Amino acid sequence: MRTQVVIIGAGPSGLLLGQLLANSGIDAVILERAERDYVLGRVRAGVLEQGTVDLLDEAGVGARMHAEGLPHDGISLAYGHELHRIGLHDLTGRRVMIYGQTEVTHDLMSEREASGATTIYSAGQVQPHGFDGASPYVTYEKDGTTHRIDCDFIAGCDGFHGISRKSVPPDALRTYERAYPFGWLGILAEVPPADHELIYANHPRGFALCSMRSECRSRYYVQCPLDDKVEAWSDERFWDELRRRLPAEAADRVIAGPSFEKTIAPLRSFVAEPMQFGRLSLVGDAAHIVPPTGAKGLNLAASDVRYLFEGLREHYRDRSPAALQAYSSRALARVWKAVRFSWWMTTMLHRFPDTGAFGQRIQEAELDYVVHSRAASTALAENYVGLPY
Ligand code: FAS
Ligand code: PHB
Repeated sequence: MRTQVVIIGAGPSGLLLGQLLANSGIDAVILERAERDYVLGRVRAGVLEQGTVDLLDEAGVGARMHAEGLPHDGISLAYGHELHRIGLHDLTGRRVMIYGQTEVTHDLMSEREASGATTIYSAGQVQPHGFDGASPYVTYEKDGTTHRIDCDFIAGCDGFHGISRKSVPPDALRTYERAYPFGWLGILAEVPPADHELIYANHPRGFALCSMRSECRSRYYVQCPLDDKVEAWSDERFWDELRRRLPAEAADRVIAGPSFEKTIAPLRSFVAEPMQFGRLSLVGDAAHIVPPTGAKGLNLAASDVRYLFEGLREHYRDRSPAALQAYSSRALARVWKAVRFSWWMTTMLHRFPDTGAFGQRIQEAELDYVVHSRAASTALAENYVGLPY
């Protein structure tokens, strides 16, 4: 088989890139190691920046997002037994959209299937080859047979644990990493959310986040020890701990109910540089990971896709290599600003082993400054709604 672009991974990065390429008449095949329903079953991000919303509209998959998503004009920070609203739209003129990554993936999959473009699920042993030359290709196993796809370019959209970054010669890669000494225990429950907007809570017992997927489906998180186990958390224990970490006015509005999804995720900051090696480009989580505190992971994947799509379109339409050659530096400039913001939000809101009484006071002082200084609130707001592409 031959195609113009092989995309490794059918997560949001791969599917969004595939849709933008298809809409521009550029042929791409997506190779995904998991089954379609497994990919759809993953529960992850919930907040879309305006840039991501615009890109999904450009890809032609925004209809259900606008019909079912929740535009949000603000968030609240909770500390010292009080809630403080940050008026994102008042401060920046922009808002965010609450629409689950699962739904984004579903919409992209449906559009791709309707277009007849090729996605190969359950593709085993996917391996990129020859990307340091002009004739790259990708091999994979399926139904006991080894297949080969020759192409012009390979997009590594296969996430943090994918094969693409691992296929780059180690001496060609610089990585930067910070692991956080705690995780997030997250649940989904069919109950109305505690507030009409998200609440990020700093508390001496640990961080908590009140989010949602709709007006009747809530998404909550509490910070937990890295070695904690989901089995140690009954629903009752979760609801009690969540309420203890919220100001009374928010805790009183928490409606408990049976959780139907409960997971613990570690937190890390990670960046691989550069994001391009010859004809292989790394996209989204394949190149970088952020702690979800700043709601940036999925949104960074979207801006990577935008930059790579523009580069590929310029290559095929205008026979110009400039945008493609600029992909890594352009993407990394935005990645590092989001990595910084996500690190800052995580550091300000979580209880670290060495936080102590002094550190707690410093965090509360920083939060107090942020919510009472228009300049500081605006700085938080413009990062949260998404810096320009
Ligand atoms: P993904 O990891 O989503 O997709 C990669 C795809 O490649 C997967 O389908 C995988 O099966 C496939 N793949 C992997 N190896 C392969 C191989 N060798 N061959 C073929 N296919 C392969 N972000 C937020 O903004 N907010 C959040 O709250 C949030 N919560 C998260 C919770 C968890 C547990 C995780 C892991 C991430 C979370 N994220 C969050 C970040 C997340 O949303 C990512 O940023 C987003 O999924 C990035 O999309 P992709 O780059 O497509 O990577
Ligand atoms: C979510 O709804 O899953 C969510 C929202 C905001 C975050 C992280 C996760 O910062």
